[in-house]
Amino acid sequence: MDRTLVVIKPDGVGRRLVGDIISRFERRGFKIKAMRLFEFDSKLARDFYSPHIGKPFFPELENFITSGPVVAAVLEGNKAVDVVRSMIGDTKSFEAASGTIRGDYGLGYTDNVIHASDSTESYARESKILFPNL
Ligand code: 3AN
Repeated sequence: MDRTLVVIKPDGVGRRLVGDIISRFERRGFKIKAMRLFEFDSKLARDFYSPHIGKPFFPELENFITSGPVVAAVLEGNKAVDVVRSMIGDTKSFEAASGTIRGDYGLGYTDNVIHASDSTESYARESKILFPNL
């Protein structure tokens, strides 16, 4: 069975959206294989977002992701990476379609409520960082 990783970002946790967002994935049929609440520090942010280090928006992204608690989960289900990416919507929340998580809950770009792995390779890298014992 396929797996992917999601991170409900500090804006999503701060706005008390965790239950709503997780229940969307459960209703769709995904099984929660692991879940944890924690805060990113700078070292972890740089590891997790290493593909973005050096990009102009990285300092803003690092500031934001370390600004409060997040909830990360590993979800299991058919075609997990692609289905979850379609459920979260476009990176720019203000362009995300209504009915997607970003399209229903926000207008931000850096603060776009949720992260999800964009490929099976990203899932392998990201899950090793956040769930090393899975
Ligand atoms: P996604 O989360 O949709 O996979 P990525 O991986 O391209 O998007 O970017 C990682 C995160 O960096 C995004 N979720 C967003 O918060 C932030 N981000 C990406 N590009 C920009 C940008 N040009 N300006 C501000 N924030 C950005």
